[in-house]
Amino acid sequence: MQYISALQEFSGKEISNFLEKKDFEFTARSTAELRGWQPGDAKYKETEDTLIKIWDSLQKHAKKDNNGKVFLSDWIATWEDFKKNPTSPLEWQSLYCKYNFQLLDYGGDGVIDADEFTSVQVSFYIEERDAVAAFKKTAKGKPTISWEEFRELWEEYFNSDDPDAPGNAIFVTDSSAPGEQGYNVDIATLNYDEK
Ligand SMILES: [Ca+2]
Repeated sequence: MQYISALQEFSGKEISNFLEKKDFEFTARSTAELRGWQPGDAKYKETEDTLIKIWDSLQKHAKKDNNGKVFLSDWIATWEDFKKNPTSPLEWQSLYCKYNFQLLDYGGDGVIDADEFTSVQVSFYIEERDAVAAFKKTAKGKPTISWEEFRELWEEYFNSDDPDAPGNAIFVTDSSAPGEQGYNVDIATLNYDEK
């Protein structure tokens, strides 16, 4: 279930069945920490603005008054819509794609290399060997991934059911974590967390 791995990017290691604004604020803070930005730095502000824009657009699309929460079912529904119409991503999906590219392009030179990919994944608690293997797969043997290539991989990640598709290695899963390998998380068993 690729949508759940993407959602976990916002809610940390815990699987939660809803998202709220503070998850995006938390992601902005942890991204800044990862990149060594201080509050007040332009990059910090830019990242925070992007994440809040993603949240606002996502919440607007979910169209349900759920006390400031977007539930997993709505999150999945928006990706199912994307799957039906992959050439027309929603605004928040495009922003989210760009945010992920910028996160992985650690040095900011416009391409993602193996060291950048691996170090960012490791900072999200992924085993280094899994990250290295995932980069080889996503980059298709090349030394870097460009923005154009990343956009194609992104579309493939959300729209291809083929586990061997290169795009399906963008969000690396932790091979040592029970229940996550093969994306076999059962949505029905997800519980509310205590946030
Ligand atoms: Ca780079």
